Amino acid sequence: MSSRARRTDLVAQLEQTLEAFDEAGGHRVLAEAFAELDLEDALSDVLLPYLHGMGERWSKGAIGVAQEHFASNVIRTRLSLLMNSEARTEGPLAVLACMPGEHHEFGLMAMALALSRLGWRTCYLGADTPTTELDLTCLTLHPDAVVLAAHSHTAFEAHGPSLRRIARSTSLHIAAGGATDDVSELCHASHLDGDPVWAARVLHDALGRTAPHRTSPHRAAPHRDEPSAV
Ligand code: B12
Repeated sequence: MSSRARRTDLVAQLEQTLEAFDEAGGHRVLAEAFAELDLEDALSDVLLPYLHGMGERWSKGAIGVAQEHFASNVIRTRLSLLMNSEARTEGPLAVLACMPGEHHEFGLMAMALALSRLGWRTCYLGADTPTTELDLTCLTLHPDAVVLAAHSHTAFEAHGPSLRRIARSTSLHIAAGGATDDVSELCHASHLDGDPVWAARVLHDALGRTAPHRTSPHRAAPHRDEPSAV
């Protein structure tokens, strides 16, 4: 089987297993994909196409919410395991979070993984992150970059003042469907266009090669009563 046919086959096998509530089967196919292919190819050519197809089937009513939730939970578990195994103790640091109200995190997890592969440390805050907590995390960790994702532009716009404050002390990047050039300007952020694997390369080329060499662990956390303005 050609490499291209094998990728198509893995996408089909994910559909067959995950949408039949076959947890062991779904994990097996995901494990095969990440073992056989480069991490970036497994994400771009298998996982992301599967997610798009799954969303289409769900929006057309071909599968139900239960199947979508089941598949999402298996995928989230597998991505978490990979993030754990790819975690680094040195290199530039990226903080990654979904904006408040945003629960779609696979794009962000994919970017965290791709950044790890490029030599970055990542601090993954996940879905629905309050901007006050993000601010505090940035004060604590002094990351080289912050990457925020949201499917709706209002999720960024509603937090313009907080995001502009964060952008004063770190390199701020926004991504996913809600990120536009106008919103980026409003938030003093850069717009990471394209898929998460591509975006990781763009960020790495812009910042990763020049970031000072740093290792974990970091400074002590600031006291929570400290003002968060920088
Ligand atoms: C899995 C999933 C969920 C899961 C998420 C689980 C999780 N832990 O992440 C759950 C069940 C929580 C969920 C909930 C909902 N979902 Co949903 N979901 C999906 C699904 C199937 C996959 C999403 C995904 O991860 N895709 C992979 C990403 C990478 O692809 P993408 O979203 O197309 O993003 C592209 C770019 O924007 C960019 N990108 C995206 N994220 C990032 C991040 C970074 C850092 C970068 C650089 C780039 C990037 O890369 C992609 C291009 O390759 C999509 C279908 C689809 N087409 O994607 C629907 C979809 C996104 N969901 C949808 C909807 C409507 C919902 C709900 C409102 C449903 C409901 N009624 O409750 C809620 C909203 C939850 C919320 N408040 O955020 C719609 C959105 C429609 C719209 N345009 O607004 C979609 C498109 C389904 C559909 N066809 O209608 N969902």
